[in-house]
Amino acid sequence: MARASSKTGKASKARAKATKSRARPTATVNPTLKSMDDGQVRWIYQTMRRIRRFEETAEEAFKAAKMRGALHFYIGEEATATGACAALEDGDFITSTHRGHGHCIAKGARMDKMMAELFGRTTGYSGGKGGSMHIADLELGNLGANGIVGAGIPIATGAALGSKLRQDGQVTISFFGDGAGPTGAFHEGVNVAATMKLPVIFLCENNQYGMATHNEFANAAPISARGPAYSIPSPKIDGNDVFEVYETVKEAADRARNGEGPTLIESLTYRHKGHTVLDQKNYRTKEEIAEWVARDPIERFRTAVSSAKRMTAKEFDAIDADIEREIENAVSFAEASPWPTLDAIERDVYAE
Ligand SMILES: Cc1ncc(C[n+]2csc(CCOP(=O)(O)OP(=O)(O)O)c2C)c(N)n1
Ligand SMILES: [Mg+2]
Repeated sequence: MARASSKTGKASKARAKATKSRARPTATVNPTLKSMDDGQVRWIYQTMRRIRRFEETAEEAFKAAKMRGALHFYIGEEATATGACAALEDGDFITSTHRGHGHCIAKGARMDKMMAELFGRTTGYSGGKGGSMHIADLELGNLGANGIVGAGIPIATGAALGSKLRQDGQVTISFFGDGAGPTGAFHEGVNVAATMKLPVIFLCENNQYGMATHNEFANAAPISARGPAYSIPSPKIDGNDVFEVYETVKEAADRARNGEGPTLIESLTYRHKGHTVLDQKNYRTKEEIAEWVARDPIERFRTAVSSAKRMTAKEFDAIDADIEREIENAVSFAEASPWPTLDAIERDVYAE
């Protein structure tokens, strides 16, 4: 009996141990994070923070009447541009939108030249005459932000046709919003690319609103339901999960480089701010905004990286401090730069 009870005691201890280890599973590291080297992990954090701090600083400058025009903030959507550009090669192209700061920064744009453009100064990307919605950098493969909804889609298709003809192995991503889903440019661009098997990725940033209109009022069918109509894949992904964006775009880029044609990706995300800097946001509830702020892509990435012990708090803080310096320099550079003069008004308008 005594022996039996001691045996039972051992067994129950073993069971308790097993239950305990089931109750507290060791945190599983995201497999994509595991596959990334330290440089990639740092780059992703740095890029998302750069985008956020660039825009927060631009908002302050706008509210202090230091800059004019329209500003469309990407805050909350940083994982989509960052994960997508992380999956590209250096020679690849992107086309951007009116909400383009994130795409530009993720493709490697200089924040001082971007800030100078927002401040309307000659040292900006478009000589201070374009502003936030007209930033391009051909050397980096950024074919440009675009104030016309959907207009980047046929441009990306054209760039991909060029790559196919040159056989240079380059891939183009067209970023566009859910509000571009109903445009003719979307259907024409995707149809041509699918028919000709062009190396292009159509990346819809579904932040759920086009100005004040919910995406379901504007699009008869979800973007991700449209792939079969063009015989192409159309995955729907969590656009606030930088790892999922990276993996999906990487697969699409491999398909494109292998001559298998385009992919349409619907990346579900949310803008924390209004449509523009002046938007009153009265078409969304406080609860909805709070729910999405709680899914902040930068916080999620930081938590995943910290719990996998890939970066320490000190390392994150050091990156943050570097970015603050970079932003301060960008603002000083912009403020110290000259305004365009009147004789520049017709320059760059017509071919010379
Ligand atoms: C062809 C065209 N129609 C209308 C507008 C006015 N407009 C500017 S932004 C916007 C909403 C775009 O929504 P979406 O594509 O979802 O992008 P988001 O602003 O959500 O990033 C509209 C209708 C425009 N710029 N171009
Ligand atoms: Mg939208």
